[in-house]
Amino acid sequence: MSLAAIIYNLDGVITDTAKYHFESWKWVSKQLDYKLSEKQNLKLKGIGRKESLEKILKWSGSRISEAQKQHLLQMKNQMYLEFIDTMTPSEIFPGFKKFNSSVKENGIKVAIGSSSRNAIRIIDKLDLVLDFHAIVDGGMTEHTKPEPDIFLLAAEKLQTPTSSCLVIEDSQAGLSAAKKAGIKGVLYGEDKGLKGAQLQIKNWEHAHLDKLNDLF
Ligand code: GL1
Repeated sequence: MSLAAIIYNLDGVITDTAKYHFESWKWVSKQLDYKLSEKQNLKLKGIGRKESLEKILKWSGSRISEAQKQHLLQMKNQMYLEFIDTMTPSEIFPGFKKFNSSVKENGIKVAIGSSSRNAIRIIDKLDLVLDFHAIVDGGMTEHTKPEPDIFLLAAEKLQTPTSSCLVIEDSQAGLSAAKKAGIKGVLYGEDKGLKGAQLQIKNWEHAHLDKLNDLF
């Protein structure tokens, strides 16, 4: 068995959109007279939009109608898109493009697997559309992370068995989704204490393809 495909998460792995999501979820929480903490925000990482709102409603003890939920989700996304629309390729994490090019030069396929329904829009803003063989976002599957659907669809689009794929993730929801999909997971970033990662890459400038190959 050898490494044949890498599936990257987007938010927090290729660019720091997490800070924009946090600002938008804080605004939503404020509408519910609730203050969302940074620690709670970590628990939202990788989770889809609707599912994230449900968690905030539970934490805040709020009960609102379906119409109010839809309104809040729409407002959250509107606010988020205002941040996103200012993004440029300068917001790609340093070293990512170089690393991804070397992966492709070695004949390994690459995809994005994100719970975000805005993934394609962000990839486009970052001018990265042509850098991947497939993109799977939160609008393409029934369930988002921590369920395995997104990664299973990405592997299918890459026509690669899950046993030859590798997922690179910054969140617990993402690592759990990879595990459920039967795919090895690598943690990206400085986080400690996440479960299920076979290796950690602190940043792209310190990433080595050899180390990823050694996992197979
Ligand atoms: C959704 C959530 C975000 C984040 C992403 C996954 O994005 O709203 O908070 O968890 O999924 O990284 P979006 O709203 O863009 O579909």
